[in-house]
Amino acid sequence: MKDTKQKWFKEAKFGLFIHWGLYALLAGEYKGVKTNQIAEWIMNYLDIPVEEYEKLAGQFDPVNFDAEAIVKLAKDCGMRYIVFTSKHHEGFAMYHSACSPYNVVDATPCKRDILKELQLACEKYDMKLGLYYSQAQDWHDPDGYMAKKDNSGKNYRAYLDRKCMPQLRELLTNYGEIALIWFDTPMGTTPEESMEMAKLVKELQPNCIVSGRIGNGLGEYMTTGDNFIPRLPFEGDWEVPATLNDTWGFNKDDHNWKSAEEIIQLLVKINSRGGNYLLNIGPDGTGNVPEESVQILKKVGAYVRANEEAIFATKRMPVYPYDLTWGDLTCKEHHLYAHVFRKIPRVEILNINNQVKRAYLVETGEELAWKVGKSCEGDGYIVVELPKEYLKKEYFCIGIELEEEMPNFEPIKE
Ligand code: FHN
Repeated sequence: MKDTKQKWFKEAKFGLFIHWGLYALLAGEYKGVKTNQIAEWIMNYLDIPVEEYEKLAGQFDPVNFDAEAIVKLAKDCGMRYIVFTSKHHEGFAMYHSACSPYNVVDATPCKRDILKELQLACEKYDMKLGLYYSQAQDWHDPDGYMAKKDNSGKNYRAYLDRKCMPQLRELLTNYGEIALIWFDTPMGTTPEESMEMAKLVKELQPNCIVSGRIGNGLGEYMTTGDNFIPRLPFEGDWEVPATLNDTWGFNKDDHNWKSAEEIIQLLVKINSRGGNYLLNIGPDGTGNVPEESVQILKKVGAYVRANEEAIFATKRMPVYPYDLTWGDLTCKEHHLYAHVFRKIPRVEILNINNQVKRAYLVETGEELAWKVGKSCEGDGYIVVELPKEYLKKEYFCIGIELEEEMPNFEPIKE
């Protein structure tokens, strides 16, 4: 079972992923050809030569990038951590790197250390900052791996020594407290090499969490597949990285946005099963966050903040499966929370034998009528009657205080 041993991660439940790099300038299209894949992979899928692609750096001048506004957006959305792409597969460092001039300060007209701006904004708003770092794929370095291409002539060790390890050292030395390093696509990284990276992280910042995709089973928490939610509660620490539309990096033609309602339901489903939801935004080439993303996050944030007690520091449901047609359940010490997404007259929960102390609307504390009983099969149930006017609400959350803990309930430990 994966264990970060860090209370903040276990309690966080909701975080913001930011995919931003030179690919944002292309926005899914190169020389009139549109990619039908995730936009940050455009260099790979459209076979853009390194000498051509790297010219994008000369156009990178993100006048609309506002680190504080992004961190505030995350904060207002109730998110507890941010993970930023310090270097994605394209190989371009979004911070001032001394070991590669292919970075946002030395290779661009803007000369802005984007990561430093984010670090300062996170410190100001008391937000945990984690860094995505593509450890194995580097499409700019001649010895970095490139998925879907021939890697046979590469000297991966030379790339590790020349770029990956020194850059990790820089990131963990020059940007304050880093909450986690979000490794990705280990490809041919050996167990020894993964261990070497993990050791370096811990040597420089012992509290920095090593994410699931460092490879070779070494991460301190499990990262699911992209947008993949386990069907049942999953033990230990884990996280679902997920998109708001169908791309991570900005694509001007991708308008397949999930609604705020869908995102709220996904968040609660993931929390109910014990995971954190790491939800992505992809700023455009000017640094602007797509308006659709902002609007969705604001609406999601209204629910999350009004129902904080039913989301943060909750634990995976100990009793499953539930065949709930109206919503999902989360829980914490002596509490069960019913997140209701359908128009129903009452909330009925079976198989909970615990005695109820009270039931209430979480966002206002309004007391609600309830009763408990036993089904003919002998299982305990709870019924909470909902006032008629609740039928007008889009969604809401009912808190149920219990006399005793649910069977098999395990509280969060350090
Ligand atoms: O290849 C990347 C992709 O571009 C994106 O960064 C996602 C986020 O989880 N990770 C990889 C694919 O799983």
